[in-house]
Amino acid sequence: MAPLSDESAQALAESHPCFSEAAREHHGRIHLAVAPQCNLGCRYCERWVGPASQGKAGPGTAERILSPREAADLVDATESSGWLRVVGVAGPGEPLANPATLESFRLIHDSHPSLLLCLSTNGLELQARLNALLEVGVQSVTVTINATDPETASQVYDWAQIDGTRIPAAACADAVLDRQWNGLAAAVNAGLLVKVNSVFIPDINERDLVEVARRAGSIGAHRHNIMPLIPRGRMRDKRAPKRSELTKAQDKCEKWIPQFRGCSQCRADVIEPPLCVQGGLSCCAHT
Ligand code: CLF
Repeated sequence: MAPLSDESAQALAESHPCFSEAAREHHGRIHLAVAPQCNLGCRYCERWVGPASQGKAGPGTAERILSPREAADLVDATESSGWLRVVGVAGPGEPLANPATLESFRLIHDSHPSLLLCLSTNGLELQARLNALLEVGVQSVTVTINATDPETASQVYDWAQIDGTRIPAAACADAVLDRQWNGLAAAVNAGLLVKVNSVFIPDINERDLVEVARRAGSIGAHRHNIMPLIPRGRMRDKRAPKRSELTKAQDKCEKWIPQFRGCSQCRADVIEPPLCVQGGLSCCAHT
């Protein structure tokens, strides 16, 4: 496949609530928590599967793990609402480290071919799994890339599983970055709608962020989403960036690639109706 034309990318982005803030008005999304295993030790991550009432929230958390069949049934039930546009798998671990991810997408694409299937990944296995993703109908991919410099990467990550072997990040930071950037380029060239997510970790990767944006833009990625660090896991003593620091970074990166500024840093099992439904308002698309 060839990269999306500018017109096709624009049209797809305008219906995806994580690519277009305007799309959140009328298009909702659901995450299927089918992926508990992980292959990358992000120091800011604290995975949690259990009752939401225990105060855990955000990326890497889910109330329970669904089987592919349960996930497909949940989509069937949600789709009847009329507002569902995007079905994503974003954890709570790494989606491509779990065979259930592709199986879930396959089931859903068979029954609801018009839904936009979206994958969030750390990129380690993206290039290797790209054909399989295309076969099950995935159209949109987000790759989390936090660094361009291996020194930075070895501060962000603790370990990575490369070709089945768990390796300390200091010894494989180059390989992690190569896989992420090669996976990103392969996804763009395969005609997917592609976004890069970067966690902004003050004093660690702020200088890398602009280079991430420059490189992602030059590869042809369609959006960049800078997310403020949530201090937890092995970074629980770090601070989140101030709102002004986040805005400044987004403004600098906007020069290279359009910035998505509406991220809600959601759970791996989020169900988010569009704003017009959340607000109890009727809107032209759902009345
Ligand atoms: Fe989910 Fe991610 Fe697809 Fe969106 S989330 S897999 S691209 S459908 Fe969206 Fe959530 Fe932010 Fe992600 S608000 S954390 S950017």
